[in-house]
Amino acid sequence: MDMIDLRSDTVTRPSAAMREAMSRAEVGDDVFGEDPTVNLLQEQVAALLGKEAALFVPSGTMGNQLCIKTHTQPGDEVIVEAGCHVFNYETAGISFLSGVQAHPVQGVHGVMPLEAVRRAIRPRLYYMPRTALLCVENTHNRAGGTVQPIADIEAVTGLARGEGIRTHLDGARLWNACAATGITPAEYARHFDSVSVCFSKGLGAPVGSALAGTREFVETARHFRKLFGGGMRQAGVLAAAALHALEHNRERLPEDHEKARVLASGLAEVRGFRIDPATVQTNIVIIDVTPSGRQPAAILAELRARGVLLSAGNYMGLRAVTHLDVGMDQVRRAVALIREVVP
Ligand code: TLP
Repeated sequence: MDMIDLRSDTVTRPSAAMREAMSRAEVGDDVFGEDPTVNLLQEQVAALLGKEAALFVPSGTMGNQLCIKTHTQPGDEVIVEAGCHVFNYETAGISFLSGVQAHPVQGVHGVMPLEAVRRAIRPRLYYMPRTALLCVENTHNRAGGTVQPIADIEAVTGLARGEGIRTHLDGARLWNACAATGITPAEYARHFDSVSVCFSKGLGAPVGSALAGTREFVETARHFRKLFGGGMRQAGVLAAAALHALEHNRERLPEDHEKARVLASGLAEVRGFRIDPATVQTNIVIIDVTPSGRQPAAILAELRARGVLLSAGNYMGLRAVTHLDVGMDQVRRAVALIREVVP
């Protein structure tokens, strides 16, 4: 059966043109800093994000974890939004790898209210953890691919800076935020000390992420990348895919956003579902199945039998993500098939 795979934008396969670019890549040993394609990618990413330097890493998780490791000391505290990836889907990595604890703040559509962040900042008392870092996720995955308004980013990072707290942006889908708003990656990144971005989500590369910051920050992160087992050798074949993705697959992201809108409006009439249209801003649709009275896992299994793959979202939720490898016709077909399962 021809499956319509809406589980994630990570499921895309490299196109023929991308594979061609990978096969042509000049390579060297990147642990010695000698892979010209990795070096080119790092320069391009640093320039795109308006940072001094960037580092190619195997995954978005490693990008975030390295930034948190580089910014903090064991015993520190990191303010995160309660639904964010770092807090929920990185296997408690910040505790395990950096020895820090998370201070979750409940956001609205993924956006942390300024006053709540203010309250989460610890007073400087010797018996309290030191608030060392604030993390922001843009777009916010679990909130439904929502874009952080630039005014909120300015306010919250300004507050952190004034308190001597570092700031990190999980920009796994920053490209989607840029496509939705027209704001450049550098304008978003300007507000943060460090940024991580992914090439393996909406941009369609098979592997790869990058982090960026000052040259000194990136040199320390490079040390930890080796420690975490992320030092790669002839990684230029992967960097070539990322370069191809940056060049060819950013301007088409609005198509994915349009597919998500079509999907959300097609499913809005399903009585068993609740979809908040305000959250459908990019390529993710979160579906609350509570009105159906059914368990998400049971719905997922029935959909799979009909050839539609979705993933589990929030509690009582399903998640659909549009991407490069799913066309508008498949999205419309998915709507019809889903409506057969949940009327
Ligand atoms: N997210 C994946 C899953 O892990 C949930 C997905 O399918 O969306 N930050 C954000 C905001 C992410 O959504 C993800 C991946 C990551 C970081 C981690 O990236 P990887 O999977 O490359 O480690």
